[in-house]
Amino acid sequence: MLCDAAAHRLVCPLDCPDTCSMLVDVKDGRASRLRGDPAHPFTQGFLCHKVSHYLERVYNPNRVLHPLRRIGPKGSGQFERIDWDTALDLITAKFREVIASPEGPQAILPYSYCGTMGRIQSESLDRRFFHRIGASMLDRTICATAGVAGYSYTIGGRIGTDPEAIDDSRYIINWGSNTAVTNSHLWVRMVAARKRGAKIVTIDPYRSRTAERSDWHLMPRVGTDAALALGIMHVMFRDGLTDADYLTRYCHGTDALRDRVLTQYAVDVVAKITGLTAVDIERLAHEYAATKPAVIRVNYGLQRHYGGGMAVRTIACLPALIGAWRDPSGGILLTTSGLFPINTAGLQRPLLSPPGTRTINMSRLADALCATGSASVFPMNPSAPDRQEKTLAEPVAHSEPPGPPVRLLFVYNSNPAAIAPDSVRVQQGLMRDDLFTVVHEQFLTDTTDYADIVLPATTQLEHIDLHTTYGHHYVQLNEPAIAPLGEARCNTDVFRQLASRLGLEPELFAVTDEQLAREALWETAPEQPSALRGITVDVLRNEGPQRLRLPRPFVPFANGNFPTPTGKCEFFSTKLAEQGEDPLPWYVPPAESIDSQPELAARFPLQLLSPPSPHFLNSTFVETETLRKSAGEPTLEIHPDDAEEREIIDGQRVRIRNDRGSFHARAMVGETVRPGVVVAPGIWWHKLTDDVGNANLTTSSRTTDWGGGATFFDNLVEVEAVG
Ligand SMILES: Nc1nc2c(c(=O)[nH]1)N[C@H]1C(S)=C(S)[C@@H](COP(=O)(O)OP(=O)(O)OC[C@H]3O[C@@H](n4cnc5c(=O)[nH]c(N)nc54)[C@H](O)[C@@H]3O)O[C@H]1N2
Ligand SMILES: Nc1nc2c(c(=O)[nH]1)N[C@H]1C(S)=C(S)[C@@H](COP(=O)(O)OP(=O)(O)OC[C@H]3O[C@@H](n4cnc5c(=O)[nH]c(N)nc54)[C@H](O)[C@@H]3O)O[C@H]1N2
Ligand SMILES: [Mo]
Repeated sequence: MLCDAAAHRLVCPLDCPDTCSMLVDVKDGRASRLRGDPAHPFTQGFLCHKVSHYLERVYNPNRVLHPLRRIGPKGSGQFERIDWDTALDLITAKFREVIASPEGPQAILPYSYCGTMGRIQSESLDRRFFHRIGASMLDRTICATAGVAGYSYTIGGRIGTDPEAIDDSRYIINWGSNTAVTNSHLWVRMVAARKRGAKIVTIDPYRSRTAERSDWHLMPRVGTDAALALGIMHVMFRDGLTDADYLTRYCHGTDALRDRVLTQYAVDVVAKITGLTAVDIERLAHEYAATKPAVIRVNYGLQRHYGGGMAVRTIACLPALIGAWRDPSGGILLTTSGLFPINTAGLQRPLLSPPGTRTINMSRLADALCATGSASVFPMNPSAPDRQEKTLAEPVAHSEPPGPPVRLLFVYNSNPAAIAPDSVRVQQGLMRDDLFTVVHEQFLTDTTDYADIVLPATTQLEHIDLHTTYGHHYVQLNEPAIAPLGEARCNTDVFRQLASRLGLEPELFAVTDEQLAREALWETAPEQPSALRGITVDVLRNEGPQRLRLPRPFVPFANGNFPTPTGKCEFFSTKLAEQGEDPLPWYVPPAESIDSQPELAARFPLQLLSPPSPHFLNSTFVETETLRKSAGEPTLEIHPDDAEEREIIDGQRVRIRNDRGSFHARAMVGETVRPGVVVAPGIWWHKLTDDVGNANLTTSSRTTDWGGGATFFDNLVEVEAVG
């Protein structure tokens, strides 16, 4: 666009499916006027409220701009400024010491997630470095692995409906998805579809912003979605609503599934489990089966329960039953991430990791840090087909030897003291005197408070990166618009420096970020994969976002071709059968519920959900005053019946507690939640709440049925008024 000829093109780095293209003006080395890039076909020039404040993050006076060394007790956040050489020397000495100790390199644990989603700053040289030194590996399960595992048993891979086709859908179900908040550019398309006659349905125990704006909101009991999906199937088979031709040609295990749902999941049984009326279940099944094209947006909120993998696996069966995959605007969308054939193994070099290296589940950081070295606290779930939402190449199949306690924790792109479950024990672990903690950060977060060394990190305006996404079909390049502020360095630079100090191979580490981006796109290989053909750093630089070279319209499973062992949609899962598990879908109840743990539920009768706040991105932006102000203060939404029973009135301060811990919030009494459910939105920084901290003081480090996922929303609590 001519008027923007002087603007720099950036990519929003945050962990959100939308991955927006952005423009920023730069004058005399300073950035101003950040806005959406209208040239991006999916994000179309509008930025969310949060990210439009990204420059406040970049120029925030509280940014970390120099390396720091701890001078006070752990947890106190007292530091002195040091220079980079001193910081890197101290860290290198510690690496050498731990590697040479009897405990060896596996006493080193990297801890990172998606502070940036860029493929270079998020998961390239860092992985190479930790693989090369033989550190423990991290299973990145905090967000999506349960759903991805469940989805993959049914569909075979992380592929679903093209989000751009949803404008033409006629029946849209947001299933455990707060789309209007967490995927706002898809919501725009849903609203466009509604203008053309589509109906929007939301299935959520909470009246989220999405539920509020939907045509129909169903409020099931928490963690009962698989039962609901099985009930819908019952109605479909019973009433002949299925697509018999699609089932015969492209589905595996139809007879067994029919038999199971007809005998075990009658509507009255399902009504009892889900707390929905039989009338609503029947109506949902009939409307969904009859209105074409029908699409389901299933998201990650729904899989943060013990049975989360099974819930997604079961829901993912529904489109095939009605042949919804025949239409580009039908089907189901969990993620688009499986469509990007990036050279992840080339970037990360998993084979550098010595065979037998243990893997530690990031959702169980509390256990890992509080452990004394027993193997039993690091169970692997060998059944998960994909260990990670964002990439395929994380090494798997390493055995699980008894491992040493973690002695050196290296945190980047993550704020585990705030975001990991069971904060009380995470903090206890971080307090250990015999643990050396390095945190590479943009801000002094809850986690840096426990660091021995803090390193200053660049923001997205200050480094190069290559972006794929989990919410559309475009590849994008982010180029630096300004010089790094202060002494900030990007993630790859830190690992380059450490590798050089440790004397590691220059051919592995003395590579530029641009070279890494070219390697990621297979530019240096004899041939690029067809979906990436012609997409190079130069093309991205000169021409902007590039759509994957996929057939249009995108109808991946119109004629079967599912990437499963049978090539069909697997109601009967070949892999589960091989693993000796029940090969058919069934209802796996939550771990903490009145049905599974009546004694616990008698003491802690309320199910707490702590979904993200519209004003923050996980715990990012809590530091930005404008957004913290718009978020207000921590709140707890509670049903009037539950409030009355506890003599809690609207606006009163309450304590939310269980055996793991407690936190405070202001009660909002209303019918925004089902009775028995309470909702505390937002991952606040513990230290920026008025009281003791955020909801993760109560969450558990138990993991999901498949994929080793976190179970943030499978959490029983009691609530009482304070003061
Ligand atoms: N504004 C904003 N956007 C974000 C984020 C953010 O922090 N802020 N985070 C990003 C990240 S990392 C992720 S993973 C995605 C998450 O995106 P979503 O999955 O859409 O987000 P959540 O709000 O965690 O969960 C969606 C809904 O699931 C509901 N839910 C909880 N338990 C159940 C259940 O048992 N059954 C059903 N049917 N529903 C249930 C919750 O009440 C919630 O309204 O969003 C991304 N986008
Ligand atoms: N109770 C509860 N807990 C949850 C969730 C929930 O819904 N409820 N959601 C979970 C989910 S879905 C997720 S994905 C996780 C998210 O957890 P995290 O991935 O830890 O996400 P953030 O809280 O955004 O923290 C990212 C940090 O990375 C830093 N950062 C950003 N860019 C860079 C960079 O280039 N280099 C370096 N070194 N640092 C950088 C940011 O400053 C920020 O502090 O939280 C999980 N925790
Ligand atoms: Mo996430």
